[in-house]
Amino acid sequence: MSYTYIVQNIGSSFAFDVTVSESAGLFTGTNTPLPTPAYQSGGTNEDGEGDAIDLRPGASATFTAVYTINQQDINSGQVDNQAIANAVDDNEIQFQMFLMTVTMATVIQRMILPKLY
Ligand SMILES: [Ca+2]
Repeated sequence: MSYTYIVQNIGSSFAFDVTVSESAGLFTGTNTPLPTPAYQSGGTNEDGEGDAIDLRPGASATFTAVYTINQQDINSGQVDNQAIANAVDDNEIQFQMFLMTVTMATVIQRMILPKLY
């Protein structure tokens, strides 16, 4: 089962050092490990630090992860998942956004930045 996460900055300010993470409390799959979102493409290096990707207003980046469904997941009929996008704003304040719930399938999760403190 492959997840694609699209993180889009629909705000008017930059989002720096964008990462996507999964939380066991927001994931109903029973197999381990949790999906580990990895950066794939998109975004730019706006802070000049060459670290995690940055998003200009309107820009988006793609992350992907893989999770192996087990028999217990199949029996329950679905795997629900919310992922978390982490970023830093112009004032270096950390903020997070939650991705939409998805079910067992190849899915695209579209995340809307910013801004939920
Ligand atoms: Ca950066």
